[in-house]
Amino acid sequence: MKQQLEAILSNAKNELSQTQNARELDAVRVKYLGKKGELTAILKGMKNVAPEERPVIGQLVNDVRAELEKALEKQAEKLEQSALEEKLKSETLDVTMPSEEITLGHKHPLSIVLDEIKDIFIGLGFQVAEGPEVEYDHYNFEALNIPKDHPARDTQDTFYISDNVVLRTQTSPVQVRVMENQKPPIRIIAPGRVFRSDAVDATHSPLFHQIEGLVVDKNITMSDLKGILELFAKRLYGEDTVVRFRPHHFPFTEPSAEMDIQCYQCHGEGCRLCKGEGWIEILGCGMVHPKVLETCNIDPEVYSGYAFGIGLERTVMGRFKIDDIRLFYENDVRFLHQF
Ligand code: 2NL
Repeated sequence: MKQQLEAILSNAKNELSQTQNARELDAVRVKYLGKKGELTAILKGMKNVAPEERPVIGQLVNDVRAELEKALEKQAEKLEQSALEEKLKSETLDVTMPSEEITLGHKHPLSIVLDEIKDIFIGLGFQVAEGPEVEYDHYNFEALNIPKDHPARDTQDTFYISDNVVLRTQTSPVQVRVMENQKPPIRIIAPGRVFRSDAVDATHSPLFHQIEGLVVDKNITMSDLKGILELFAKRLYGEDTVVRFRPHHFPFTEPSAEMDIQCYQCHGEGCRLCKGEGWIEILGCGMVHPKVLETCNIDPEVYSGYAFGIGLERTVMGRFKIDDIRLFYENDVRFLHQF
């Protein structure tokens, strides 16, 4: 009987050690300890054991049973542990795996060139000023020496919010506000949206962008204007860029001029880009009109200044050979992806 029990224990242990999972483990438990199990059968057969031997055999059966239960428990723990290890292994993240491609947005062509222009002027000591897009008539027109009967004030060109409030038609009102609030020296650029009541076509939009500049100090002359603007043109269009100034008229500057660059495509020969002119108009400029300085409480006998205005859309269209201004505002990714 003792040998039989030892054989059962050793067989059970052997089978246990080969179990791979909870199901196999349970099968071993049933095989030995279940209702019809081998050990259970021996307990049931106790009635055939001589009464004097029963305590010894009973004790032995209980010991074997206890040892088997302990072994089962140990193997269950072992299986649980290795199952957990397996799970962790299969769930580890491989941080060296290439990641999914992230598609990043990028700058709008207007922003690309605006940022270049800003950087050039910031590098020359200018500060960037901003102001409201909805402006008083006073700041948009009156302070800029644009008289009541000037064509620029016509309702055809200007969006009126009320009698004395408009959508700014240029960014000059930003500069007027700076002159009112700040004593010279002043060295600013004012980039931003401007609005004109134009019919939409390939070259006109009711909303477009301007970068204006203003310098006010003692002894500022037309030479300062020409020097800075030629330097600007060379930085933006390349060091070999040739510029020329043509006389012009603006109500807010005197004298006034427009600056052209020699066509960067045909070098003055005449082509489609410069419309056969050999020159491309880049900006308007001039010496700030004494009346404008006076209105802003700056004494024109002590201070002088120059100002300029650059149309952003036109600049970008020339640079990237874009032939329709509407493309800037439609947000068609097939267009935007090209820059
Ligand atoms: C153009 C012309 C220009 C200005 C803008 C300006 C501003 C103040 C005083 C005087 Cl506060 N002038 N701005 C001066 C000359 C020309 O812009 O054709 N822009 C696209």
